[in-house]
Amino acid sequence: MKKTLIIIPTYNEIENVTKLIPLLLEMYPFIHILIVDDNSPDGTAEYVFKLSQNDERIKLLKRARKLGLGTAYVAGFKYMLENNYDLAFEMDADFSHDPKEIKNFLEAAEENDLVIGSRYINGVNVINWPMMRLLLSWFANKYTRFITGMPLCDSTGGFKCFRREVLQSINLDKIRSNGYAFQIEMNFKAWKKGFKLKEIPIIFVDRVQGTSKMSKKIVHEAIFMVWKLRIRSMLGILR
Ligand SMILES: Nc1nc2c(ncn2[C@@H]2O[C@H](COP(=O)(O)OP(=O)(O)OP(=O)(O)O)[C@@H](O)[C@H]2O)c(=O)[nH]1
Ligand SMILES: [Mg+2]
Repeated sequence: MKKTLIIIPTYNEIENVTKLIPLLLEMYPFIHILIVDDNSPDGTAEYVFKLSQNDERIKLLKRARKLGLGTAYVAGFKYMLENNYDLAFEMDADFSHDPKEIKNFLEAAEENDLVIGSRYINGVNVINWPMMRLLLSWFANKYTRFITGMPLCDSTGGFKCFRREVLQSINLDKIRSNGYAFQIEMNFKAWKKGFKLKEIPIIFVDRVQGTSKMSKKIVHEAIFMVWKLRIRSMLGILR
């Protein structure tokens, strides 16, 4: 059995983590969960801390303030490496990512280094997003594929499973991006290093509880990041 860590960054997700953590552990008793919380005012970290006192499968990394999704994952990846896990998942707390699909990732991870949940591999599998947001995400993915040449239908999604070797080989201190760009950057670096990437279809459901943290800044960051990655890679200075 592979030692597996599900990394879930949180900012004000109390309504969601109270349901998600017990559900995950019931469905997959062998996994560990790491919550990376940025001092959420709603008490997410306090709740997780209490749970972690009684269940060694639950881990908490609490940071001083809201520092962004990308750096939360980098902290989670470092924890994963230090604690000798074989696999690390990226997963959102807000039930946009269906826990039922984890078993498909685990299966695909037997043969692949990075398994990516894809919303656009079999048509469009997004539920309840406003049309504008869907269009933005869909075009962002076409654009990314066109500029970087990376053979992915969905390079901005955040439901993924990394084999330890992938995270070990990427210089995590050089990851600077935070939003969608973070997802693109990790995929691109893994792909350029020759790891086997595999997209599997997922159904993405918009959050029902809690508030969105999506912003224009996140979109702008991604627009420039794809060029940066392409140019660095062409110059041979991608690290
Ligand atoms: N630790 C930490 N977690 C974050 C931060 N920003 C977002 N998150 C978490 O990352 C996950 C994904 O963020 P979301 O806000 O759901 O992003 P999204 O799915 O693009 O947009 P919405 O679902 O509309 O909000 C959620 O579990 C958030 O709580 C952050 O700055 N720090
Ligand atoms: Mg979300």
